[in-house]
Amino acid sequence: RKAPSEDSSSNKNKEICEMLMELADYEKNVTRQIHKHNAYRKAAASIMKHPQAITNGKEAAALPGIGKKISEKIDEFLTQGKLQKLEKIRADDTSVAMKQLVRVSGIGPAHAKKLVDDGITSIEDLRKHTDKLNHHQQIGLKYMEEFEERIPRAEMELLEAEAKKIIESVDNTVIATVCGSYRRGAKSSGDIDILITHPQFTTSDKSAKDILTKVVTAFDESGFLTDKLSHGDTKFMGVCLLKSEEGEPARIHHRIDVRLIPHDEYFCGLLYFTGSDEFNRQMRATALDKGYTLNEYCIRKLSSDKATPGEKLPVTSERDVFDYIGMEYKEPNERSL
Ligand code: DCP
Ligand code: MG
Ligand code: MN
Repeated sequence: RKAPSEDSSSNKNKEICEMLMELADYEKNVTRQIHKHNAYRKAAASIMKHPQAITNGKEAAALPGIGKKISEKIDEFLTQGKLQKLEKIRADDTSVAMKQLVRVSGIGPAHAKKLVDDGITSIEDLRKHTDKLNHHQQIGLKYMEEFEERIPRAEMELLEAEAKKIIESVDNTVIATVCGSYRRGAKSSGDIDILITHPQFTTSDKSAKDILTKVVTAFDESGFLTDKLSHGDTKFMGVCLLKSEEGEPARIHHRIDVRLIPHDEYFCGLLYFTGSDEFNRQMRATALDKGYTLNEYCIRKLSSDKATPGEKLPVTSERDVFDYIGMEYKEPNERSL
């Protein structure tokens, strides 16, 4: 069973959702108002789940996650057939240029703005000025169209098998899990998120700390990896490609992230990197409500005034975290909020 937000096929309010997502993108890429971005996204997800066509703002306002301002925009859109705010955004040269430039992996709104101020206003311009880009951004530009393709689940399964085969050949005590939207059962994913851990890599014993480098080297030597974007102690970002069989069309390049997580923090990491980001936000809020603080590393009990976190609590499964905060366990495929 697919989550509504990852299956828009039955959406009766497609135009409203598209309008809200265009506003969401604008707030992320141009104004950098991440709270507004999240509010629009949440509203779009809520409307996507609604089984009937919405006919006015009042009906929208009755749905969860839709406040006064957004319901007014929906009303304007339904009565006027367009939204003044969006018309303005679409006519604004800087917004249009920034929207193009942030398509490149590694270019965020701040850098995009700088480029626009330097007179670079399109992808075409950017290709003539690659000297203004760092290594990550150059690779991002090179594979821009390929990274924008969603990865079908069938391809994700092949990528998972290939990655796990290589990891196993490096060290069969490594535990590896493909997280992100794939673990939530999504029909397609934006990238590959792999978490790895090792019994000898914990918060107190780091003897296996070179395991990330060993895995990356093996990915590289097998030809699975085509480019590196960044490589830190616990986080690797790169580009991978599956070989295509004889007579098959060539496959495309995908973004791959590998994270090394201490063994004793694995399940909090697994929970966090399985997402969705909105599910994580809601779960952290519930935790806080119940007097706990939760992040990608651990869960701690808070003092009664909620000011001071206590010791890290023992966690040996994702379920333990749900239990601490009295939340009903959700399978990964129920976390696509
Ligand atoms: N994550 C988060 N908050 C963020 C970014 C990420 O909680 N701001 C967590 C939840 C995500 C996971 O990390 O599910 C992986 O991040 P991705 O950006 O790869 O998101 P998804 O895998 O969920 O989606 P996609 O299919 O687009 O890759
Ligand atoms: Mg992902
Ligand atoms: Mn990712």
